[in-house]
Amino acid sequence: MRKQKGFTLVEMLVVIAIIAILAGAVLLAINPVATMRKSRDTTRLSDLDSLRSAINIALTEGEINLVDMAAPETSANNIQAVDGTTGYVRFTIPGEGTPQAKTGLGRYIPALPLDPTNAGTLVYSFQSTADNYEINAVLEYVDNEVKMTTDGGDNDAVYEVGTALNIIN
Ligand SMILES: [Ca+2]
Ligand SMILES: [Ca+2]
Repeated sequence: MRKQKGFTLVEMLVVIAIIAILAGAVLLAINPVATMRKSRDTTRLSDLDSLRSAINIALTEGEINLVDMAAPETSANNIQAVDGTTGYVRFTIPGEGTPQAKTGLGRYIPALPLDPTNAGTLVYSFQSTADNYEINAVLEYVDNEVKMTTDGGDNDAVYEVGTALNIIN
């Protein structure tokens, strides 16, 4: 019997094949694409919640007045300023320019959040009337589709929050 040193080519190939199959199984189990989508959606849900809370408190405390917007503004312009005029969340500050002026949305949120992708349809949208507002985001993780269809809004393809969900349609 021939005495072997190390592994034969066939043994090496078998080991490599097993490793490849295991790696594929692990990758399938982790599913990096779905994990990334889920992670971005978590950011979106958190961002919209923070933004909605900030706007609601600012409205309650009379720090901002909503304006009647003709069309939605989106985060695609990358302007995060909470000045009411350059960012995608539009408003006026009561008494602006006077010593008694309110300070606006900046008291409640330091900057407007941007969608983690912020391109194409994956942007945050905002539109208001003089009395109500709506914010939209698109969720990409398949398990979150139900959130977009059960949010009470008028568009099943977006996640809608705000005080009137029929402003953006
Ligand atoms: Ca919806
Ligand atoms: Ca809507």
